[in-house]
Amino acid sequence: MVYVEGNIGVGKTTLLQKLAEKGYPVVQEPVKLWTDCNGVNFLDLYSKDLPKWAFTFQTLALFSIWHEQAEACGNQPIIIMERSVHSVVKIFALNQFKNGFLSLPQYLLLEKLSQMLSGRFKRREVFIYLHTTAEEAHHRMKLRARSEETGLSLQYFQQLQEILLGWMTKEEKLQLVVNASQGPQEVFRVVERFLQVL
Ligand code: DCP
Repeated sequence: MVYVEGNIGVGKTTLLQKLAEKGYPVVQEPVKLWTDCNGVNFLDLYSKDLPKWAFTFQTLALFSIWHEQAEACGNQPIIIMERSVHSVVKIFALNQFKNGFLSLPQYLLLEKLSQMLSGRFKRREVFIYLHTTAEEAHHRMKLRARSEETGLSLQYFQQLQEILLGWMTKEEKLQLVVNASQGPQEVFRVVERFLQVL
């Protein structure tokens, strides 16, 4: 499993689209499901009221990412995924816990569920981290103007960035850090070179 991580808006989706065009087996994040789950837009509810919806949304993110991964696994020797069950907990839920939007029992439950779900995959795991400054990621998010994200502040991006940088220094499975301020084509080239020798 190759997991592509990074702040919101750094270009993970674009990278995975390019890899898919080249024939790599990729699993995109199930954002569509998050915006229409039996007619409910959970991403919107959550972005507008983090304290109320953080636990619901992170539970949805966790199970839907895991489900996509399980569906795709089959006999593929390598799968490239946008995010992972790990980042749901170690990045997003941790940030929400620090902000008081998740209680400790809720955070610990998500952590336990994530461990149970990821334990089902007996595959080698590798992380790729796409890095920009929080300011640049926030700027890109504004340019793409996803309606659900209009309320996300620069401070929120800075908090995620701080957690991502802390995670980077500890994560033994992190194998590639890419400067995602470069154009998407250059990011793609760096990642493709890495995948060829993986
Ligand atoms: N999100 C979240 N918690 C998660 C996963 C995602 O709050 N566990 C939110 C953050 C964004 C939206 O879902 O508002 C999509 O986030 P991603 O950063 O995963 O995907 P992007 O499409 O923003 O990535 P990129 O622009 O890099 O392609």
